[in-house]
Formats: sequence, structure tokens, C-alpha cells
Amino acid sequence: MKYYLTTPIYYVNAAPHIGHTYSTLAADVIKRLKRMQGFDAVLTTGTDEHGQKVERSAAAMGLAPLEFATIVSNEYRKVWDQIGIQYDNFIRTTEPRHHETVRWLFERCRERGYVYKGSYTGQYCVHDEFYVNEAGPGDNCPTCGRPTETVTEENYFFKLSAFQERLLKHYEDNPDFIQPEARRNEVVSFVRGGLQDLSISRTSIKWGIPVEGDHVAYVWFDALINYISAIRDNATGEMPLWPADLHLVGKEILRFHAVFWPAFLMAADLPLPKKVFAHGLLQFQNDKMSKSKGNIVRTGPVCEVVGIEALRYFFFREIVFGQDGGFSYDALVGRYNAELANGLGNLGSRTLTMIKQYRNGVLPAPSDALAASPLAETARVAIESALKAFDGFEFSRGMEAVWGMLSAADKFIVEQAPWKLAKAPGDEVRQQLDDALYGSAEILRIAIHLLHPVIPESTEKIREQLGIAEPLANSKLVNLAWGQLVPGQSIGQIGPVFPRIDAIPAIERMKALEEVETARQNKLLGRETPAPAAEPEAVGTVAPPSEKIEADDFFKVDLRVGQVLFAERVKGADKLLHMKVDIGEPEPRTIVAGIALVYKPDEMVGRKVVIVANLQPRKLRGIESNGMIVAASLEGGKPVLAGFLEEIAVGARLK
Ligand code: ME8
Repeated sequence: MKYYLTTPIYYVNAAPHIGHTYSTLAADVIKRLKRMQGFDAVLTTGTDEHGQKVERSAAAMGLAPLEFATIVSNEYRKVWDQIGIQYDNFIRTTEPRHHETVRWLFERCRERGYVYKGSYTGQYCVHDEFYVNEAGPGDNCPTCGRPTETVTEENYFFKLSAFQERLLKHYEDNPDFIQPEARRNEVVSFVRGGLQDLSISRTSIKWGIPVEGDHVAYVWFDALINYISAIRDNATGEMPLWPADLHLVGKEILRFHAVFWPAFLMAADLPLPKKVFAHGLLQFQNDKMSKSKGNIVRTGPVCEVVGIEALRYFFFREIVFGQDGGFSYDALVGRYNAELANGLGNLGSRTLTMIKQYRNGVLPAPSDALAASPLAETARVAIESALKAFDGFEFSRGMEAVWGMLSAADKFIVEQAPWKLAKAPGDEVRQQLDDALYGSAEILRIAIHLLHPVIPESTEKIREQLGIAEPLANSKLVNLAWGQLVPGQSIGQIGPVFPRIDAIPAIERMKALEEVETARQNKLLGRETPAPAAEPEAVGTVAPPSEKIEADDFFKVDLRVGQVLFAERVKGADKLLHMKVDIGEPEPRTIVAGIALVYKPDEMVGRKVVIVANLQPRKLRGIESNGMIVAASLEGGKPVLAGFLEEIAVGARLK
């Protein structure tokens, strides 16, 4: 049975970083898992190469857009090859096969009446390159302060509005279509709020896929179709792998995959993907990784120092899949040493060394009683819960179950004390020692099968040392039951699988290599390497000093620590975010703030902010705002939210 899964295709206007690797590794783990579950799993990935930004970056380097895109696309592919991603197909949106598929789908949607020509008029900020929805003729851009222009564009529109009910019905009939559940609910409420038709072509951009006359496809209409062009035979129209079983995406692009994409497919009368899973975003230094903050981590330096297996383990053990999570060098090395070197590695080398020492490297036969022992029972329970967790992509929970079993095995060895048994005479003791050795080897066998999708190389090494000939990659997870190791089998050559890492020098080396890699990538993309911890560029002017007030005047202002529970854009107002903020009161506050051009709703949820809590309520676009969010800005500059470096409780007062 086939299982077709995809990663997002990454933009070539930025070089790959560890966030892209997180996504691609997740897909690789799932592919390996599905193979072990008996599926013919196919994984595609690739690069998204059109759009104005790419055109500009190329021009800045004196390159043709395709030349520039090729350089960056190769960077992605190089990383995936270096870290052993098992992708089957790498799709570039600049390939003729993709162009052909996009035009085919555009036509299909048009033939069925879902694409029409229309015009759009709005206030456009030429500097920032977007329409300012809330501005009227003569208004300035709220972001850069420059005057907006009234622009009319003739575009092709997709009748997204026609799909609201069908989409909602699909979500309802297929409760697993969007996962995790919390994200599904967000999408459902977004669609319930109404859908507007979508402009899917541009005449203002040249670097794109021509769909009709001088119209090129809007980047998302272009990009999403990669999932079909990667596997469609354009000559025959055959696509046996479609529909995809899983689109794996970061949460910030879920809407495109769970709303636009299924609507395009419905319009074209094609089957929908089975599942869209949105994982969380990886943060570094408690913040979103971004070029301007200079807090980006690249994959190469990390893997060069600690190895890809350490990174794979860390990602899927540390972070609950589906939620945001933090990357830190300390935690990466810490987990490796504690759980791989000491935990799994130690159990392996102890067990194998004892088999070598006490039984000449030949696996002894267990007694019948061992299969009914508490150790075997622990293994059975662990197998069941790990498999269940993995099946629901709950990797960290699955691994918790495996490590529970490993510590039970450690305890078992200590209790049995094989080193004492080996010295004691008698058949009964001899059998007890055989059971102790067989039991811990069997736990090891089960553990490496379960862990293989996550740490494929090191589990294969342990397998060889255990003397099992069949690679784990070819094994199936169905026959994991207790007692499969064959007595009489000779173990292989014993060697360290997870050598301990000396944390401080390793971390220093990763950081040093990181700087080298940043400079290399920047040079390749024709970008400047920012000086470390540079001050943000000042945009706007410093406000003149205010008149003096009494301290009591200040204390009248009730400033509270709040935490954003929910955030969404206010329809028809580009600048406004509608939020629910917990400030320690029984009910969260509704707050509407003019920060939407700088902060996305996703970035706000969970964030701690400062709220002016005793302002008179004010209505903005029909929503009553009960407080104000505190942000700093230069006059005419972008707002930057006030926050805290240390932990602070919600509701705490600022004074
Ligand atoms: O959005 N943590 O491309 P993109 C985890 N071309 N994952 C991260 C991440 C982070 N900090 N940063 C990026 C695009 N990702 C479009 C996609 S698909 C038809 C078109 C991963 O280069 C994550 O999967 O900005 C996210 O969704 C994706 O990279 C965005 O990559």
C-alpha cells in the first residue's frame, strides 16, 4: 500500500536553517516509520522559486533569477543529502513539469467556472509592496508613513467564496483532516468567518509561471501545486500516488494548505489529501529565528560536531510534535549525554560486554519463565504505548515509553547482578544468568526497532553488534513481540555507538562553525553578514521630551503583565489585531491593537505583553477594546512590543 507524504517546498530567498531541517527530518522520520509499518512510502520535498523577492535578490547579484534560484535550491538539496534524508523526489517550481501542471490545473479550475477575470482597486504602498486595506485615497501607509497610491489591477480570481460550506463539511466529515486538533479548530473558525475570492494572478510580477497573456500565477497557487507536479506524469495524466496521505507543514502556512489547497482541488474535481499536519515552530534564544535578530542556527555546524543522530533524537524527544519548541546547544548536548550515551548506549555496551564475557559472545537460551516475567510484561506495555504514540506522530511520548522500558532493564540488571551470578555455581544460577543476559538483549532489540525511524544509523549499529543480520530498515514493526532473538546467535563486534560529548568545547565549536557558515551562506546569496548584536536600524525620529508629571500621576496607570491567549486579524483592517489577553482576572480581556503589520496572530499567541488595564473601553471596527498593549516606537517607526527577559506571572503589576 502506498503512503505519499510531503514537506513544504522552501523559498529560495533564504538559505536553509535548522527550522527547515526540523520539518524535513519529521517527514523523514514518518517515512521510515511508515515503511516499517509495511507501506511503500514516498516522500517529496523541493524549493519554491518564483516571486519578486527572488527576482530582486538575483538582480542585486547580477544573476538571472533562475541562476540565483539554482544556487539556493542546491543548498537545500545538499543539506538533505548530507544528513541522509530519504526523499524520493525533489521538485523545483522552475521545472517545466511543474509549469505544465500549474497551467493544467489553472485551466481545469477555469473550465469548471471557478476562475474569472476581475479587477481590484485599493490603496497600494509602493515602498512596502502591499495593499493597505483600511486606507482611503490620500491616506498614508501606516507602516512607513509614505503616501499610498490608488491602484487598479486586473487579475484572475479564484472563487474561494463558493467553497465555504463544502470545506466546513469536509472538516466535519473528516475530523482527522487537519491536525493537531487545536489548529483544526482555528481553521474551522477562520472558514466560518467567511471566505473572499482570491486573486491568483499578477501582471506586476514577471518572475513566475505564465498562465494567460502577461499574467503569472500568484505564488501560492504556483507553490501548492508542487504536490501534484512532483508525482504526475504530464504525458499520460497519470498520478497513482495522488491523493497525498500527508502534507506536513509549519503552523504558519497551515491556512494555505487546509483552506486554499483543498478549495483548488475541489474546483478541479480532484481528490483531497488525507491529512494536513501542522507542526510548531522552532525557536532559538526564546525567540523566532530571524535574519534581522541574527539568531539563526544552521544544520551543518551542529551535525559536524554532535552528529545528525543527536539532532534527530533531540528534536523528537524534546519537542512535543505539533507544539512550538526551543533549540538550545546545552539541551542538545545534555540530552545526548544523559539519554543516548548513558541511557541507551550504556545498556547496549553493558549487555553485549556481559554476553561476550560470560557466554563467549553467544546469546544464551532463556527459560520459559522469562517470557512471563515482569520485564517481559514491561516490554509489552512499552511496545503498545510507543507504537500507538508513533502512529499519532506523538514522538516524544513514544520515546518516553521506550526510555521507561530501558530504565526497567537497567534496574533488572542491577537486581540480577550478573557479575555475581557468573561467579556462583549450579545449574539454577546458570539459567538465571542466561535469563538476565537474554532479557536485557531482548529489551535492546525491541528498543532499536522502535527507535529506528528516529535514529536510523545508530540503531543499525547496535543491531549489527547484537548479531542480527536483517537491517532494521527492512524490518516490520508488527513482529515486535517478546522473544524473537535467536539463542545460539553470535553477537557482532562491540564498539561505542554514542561516545560521550565534552559539552563546553563542543558548544564553543558549534558556535564558531556557525559564524563561518553564516558568512558563507550570506556571500552565496549576495547578502551582508550583519555585525554581531547590531543595534536595529533606526526608522523614524525620536519624540521630544514630555512635560514632568508627579509619581502619583504615573501610579494611576494600571500596567499589568498579560499573556495572549488568542489573536486574529480584524477583517478589512490590515493594521489591527484582535486579541484575548489573560491579565490574571477571571475573564480574559478583549484588546484590539494596531500592530498587525508587524506581528502575525501566530506569533502573538502565548506571548507575554504589557497591558494598560484601566483605560476606558473603546470601539474599533465594531469590537470593544478593553485595554491597550504597550509598545515602543520611534515617531513614524514600527511598534516593538514591551516584554520581559525573566519569567513573570500573569497579572503582575508594573510600577
Ligand atoms: O513558507 N521551525 O517556505 P519557507 C520549524 N515556500 N519549521 C520551520 C521554521 C522554524 N523556525 N522555519 C521554517 C514557505 N520552517 C513556502 C511554502 S509549500 C507549498 C510553500 C519550515 O521557506 C516549516 O515547515 O518559508 C515552515 O512551514 C516552512 O519551513 C516554511 O518554509
